[in-house]
Amino acid sequence: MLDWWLPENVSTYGRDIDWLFHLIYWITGITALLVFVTMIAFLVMYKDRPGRRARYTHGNTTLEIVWTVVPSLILVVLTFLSAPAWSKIKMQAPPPSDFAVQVTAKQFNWQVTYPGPDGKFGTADDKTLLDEMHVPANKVVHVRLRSQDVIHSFFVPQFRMKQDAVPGREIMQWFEATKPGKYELPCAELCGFGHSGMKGWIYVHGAEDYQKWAAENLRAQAAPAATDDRKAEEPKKDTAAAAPTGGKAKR
Ligand SMILES: [Cu+2]
Repeated sequence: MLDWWLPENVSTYGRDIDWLFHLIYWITGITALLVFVTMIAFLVMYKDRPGRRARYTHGNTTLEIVWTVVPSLILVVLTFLSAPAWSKIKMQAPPPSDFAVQVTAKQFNWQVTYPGPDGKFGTADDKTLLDEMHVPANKVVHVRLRSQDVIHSFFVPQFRMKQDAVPGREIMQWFEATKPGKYELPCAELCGFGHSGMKGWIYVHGAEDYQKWAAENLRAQAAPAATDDRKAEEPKKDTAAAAPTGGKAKR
């Protein structure tokens, strides 16, 4: 019923998040309505009238207990209701997959690294893209999330996926997108001056489309040209090096 409220869900675990989101919206919405209706009614009922004197009260203990216990119970119930989704998405080991990308956040880009033909990260045939990720649809994607400088947050609204990237740690997350398309990947953590411009795109391809893209962009260039790789990486190193030195850039 509140589906118009959220961006389209294209993730296998999106529904697990959405119904909780909607439930919480109903609870807080109804509570807000009750509070405001009561407040307006009381404003009218107890407004100043000729001959009316203020009455002093020390409150009502029963009422205090009720409005403390009821919200506490609601929170406890919400905790239990959200535990399965939290456990499935965040706590358990991700579903097995042979598709992994490494995402390194830095001020103010997403560096997306593919392991190359050898399937291993940290080797010469790795291929790094800036601010774009390409993945096949209907495939579990493991994201190894890192940060090079400060805390960033990997956020894909349509995937219902959000995870902080923390310097010094590699955090494993996962998603499985169900619909080909182009989805925004903003940084959701205020990470510095250029934070609002820190944005990438995730391209979800159909299986064949992805194979085609990978053949053109991952394998073809990675194999014959180690030099190409270096060229692609050089500007990245420069900007990374230039950031901390600031005005002292040599060129
Ligand atoms: Cu950021």
